[in-house]
Amino acid sequence: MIKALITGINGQDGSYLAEYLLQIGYEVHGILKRNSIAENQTARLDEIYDQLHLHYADMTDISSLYRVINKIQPDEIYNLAAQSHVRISFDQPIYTANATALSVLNLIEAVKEINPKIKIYQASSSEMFGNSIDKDGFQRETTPMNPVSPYGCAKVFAYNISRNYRHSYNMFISNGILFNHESPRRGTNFVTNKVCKEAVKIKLGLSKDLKLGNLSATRDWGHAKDYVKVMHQILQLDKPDDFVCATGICHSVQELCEYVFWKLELDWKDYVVQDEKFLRPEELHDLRGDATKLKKATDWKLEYTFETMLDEMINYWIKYYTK
Ligand code: NAP
Ligand code: G4F
Repeated sequence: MIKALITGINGQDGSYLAEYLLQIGYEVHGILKRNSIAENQTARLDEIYDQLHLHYADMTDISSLYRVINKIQPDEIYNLAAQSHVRISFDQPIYTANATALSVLNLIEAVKEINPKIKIYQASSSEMFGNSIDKDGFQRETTPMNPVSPYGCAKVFAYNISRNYRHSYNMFISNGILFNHESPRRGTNFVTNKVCKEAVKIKLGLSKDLKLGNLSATRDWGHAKDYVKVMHQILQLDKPDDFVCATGICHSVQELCEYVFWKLELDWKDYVVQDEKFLRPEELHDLRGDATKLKKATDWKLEYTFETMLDEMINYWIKYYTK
């Protein structure tokens, strides 16, 4: 049985990836960091909890990572753990640098010492590009990286140190540069799930309005279930490399609101209000990825569209509030 270790296993992507790897016959391990309330922490893993091997460790504590990796001796590590919220990274920049940047060095140093042959997937992000866009309107592997948030800066460090260890020590470390991906399991302080949840509450008379920040930013939104398959495919290639993963289609936050409220037979203009609290000190305006390199290297295909993904999220919240 191939053994995988997933950091961030209880997050959105970690939970879908764990399900996928179990389905294809892996032995799946994951780390959990200590939280004061243990019950909610594994909510996204409820259905597969008994099939998993969970260990306490924290990405900021190299001794805990060393202990777990040495004990498990995994074949593959999927490094998904991070402080992943861009707006919050402005409030907690130093924690973000520790949990999202230095943590990656902790992990790959531990792997280098234990067994440098372990394959590592690093969860890199389109946020690394900042406001750089190629002339044709897309971002791709060769687009310059000019991050505009502490989170983006941390991810650039993680991306570069992963490449540096790949080249210096001949380690199999690949970066998936993933554009935004969502699902009903997305944290509700990210814009897609916030809009779906709050619009459903408005429809059901449980809320009166929806406070948002910048409505004109555009994102290339895919479904997390489609994207975790790429993480696995990238580690099955002959050589480590870096790949953009994106749909190539972008929508503005306003278009997102228009669709979700329209689906619920409401007019978004009657309910959406702007609140400065949700603006960022520096905004990343437009993201649209070109996944040509990934599509040439793998047989990756998208099952969800922007609309079917949002339909699933809207239905999740309708069920949640009417059960
Ligand atoms: P998420 O839902 O926020 O999950 C993050 C995970 O990291 C959680 O399981 C969290 O555990 C864990 N974690 C945070 N700090 C930790 C620490 N110090 N030690 C151990 N675990 C820690 O994020 P996601 O959406 O699944 O994203 C997965 C990865 O892909 C992240 O690295 C993210 O930055 C990156 N990424 C995401 C997207 C996207 O659109 N979703 C796009 C590009 C890249 P707790 O919940 O217990 O804190
Ligand atoms: O949903 P968001 O918070 O996602 P963001 O900042 O693009 O980051 C996500 O995607 C990255 C990949 O590009 C990941 F690396 C990262 O970990 C994370 O998963 O915001 C999307 C857009 C932004 O332009 C934001 O300013 O929505 C805008 N927005 C407008 N009102 C809002 C809100 N974002 C949030 N979270 N909350 C609002 O009220």
